Amino acid sequence: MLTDAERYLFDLQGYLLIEDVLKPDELADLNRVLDEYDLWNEPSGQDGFFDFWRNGDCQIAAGPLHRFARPFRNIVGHARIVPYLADLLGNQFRYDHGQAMLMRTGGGPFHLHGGAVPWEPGMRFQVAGGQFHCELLVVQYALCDVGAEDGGLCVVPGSHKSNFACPESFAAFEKTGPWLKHIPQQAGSVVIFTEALAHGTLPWTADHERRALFYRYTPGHMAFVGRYREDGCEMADGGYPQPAHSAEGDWSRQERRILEAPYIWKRADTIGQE
Ligand SMILES: O=C(O)CCC(=O)C(=O)O
Repeated sequence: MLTDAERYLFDLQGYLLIEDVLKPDELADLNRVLDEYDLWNEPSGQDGFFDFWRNGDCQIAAGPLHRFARPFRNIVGHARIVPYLADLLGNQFRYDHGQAMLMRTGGGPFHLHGGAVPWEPGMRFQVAGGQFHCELLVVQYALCDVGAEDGGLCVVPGSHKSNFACPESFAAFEKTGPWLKHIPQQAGSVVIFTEALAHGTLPWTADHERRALFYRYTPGHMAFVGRYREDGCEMADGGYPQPAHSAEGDWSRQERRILEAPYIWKRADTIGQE
């Protein structure tokens, strides 16, 4: 459950910063595995990292996180985050897709996208009867410190309720001003934001590498990415994230429910049962 203050802020801004979510050992494990993966030298499109994207030489995103090693799978249903997911997406929320993003000095920018206009099915933000009804929701874990001048995630607070489109010059960062907010983070903190919020990436200027994880969730009846394999390869089960996609097969029961394919009829709650 969000506190009253968090509820107010998420509704007002379209995002929330939550400090100290990852414990030092969780953070160390995630960073250690990323070191081992050596994603900068990973040829795109290999089976393990089929969800691979490059923006120039200094920014890459690789997924899917639910097929990464255990430290990444552990946080698909992180105990600190699950209550937020239930409150913002409903008790039947599901994991939709996720990537790790790495940036080196000089990486980015990536233009502002999202925003409530034009209206995009799958990205809605709505409150009805005092209850949030988000669609695609992003949980971004910082695996490194992000200082005020470092770059990285930026948002236009409140733009999830815009009635007019974001001007092109704003989206391209040709014109910036007080409407644009960069979000400094400490390693281990989380930013939760609705994809309806206009957001993007400011150029990474820090000497250290940016490391961020993006876990994206939807209500239980909705899929955003559809067939998960963006490389065009077919999967017999439709390609949604599934517990079976992890070779180790050691998901908890709650994690299995989080990884259930999207549907609505007689769907069990994701939380509150064992
Ligand atoms: O954190 C960032 O750099 C922006 C991420 C982003 O654009 C997204 O999640 O759609």
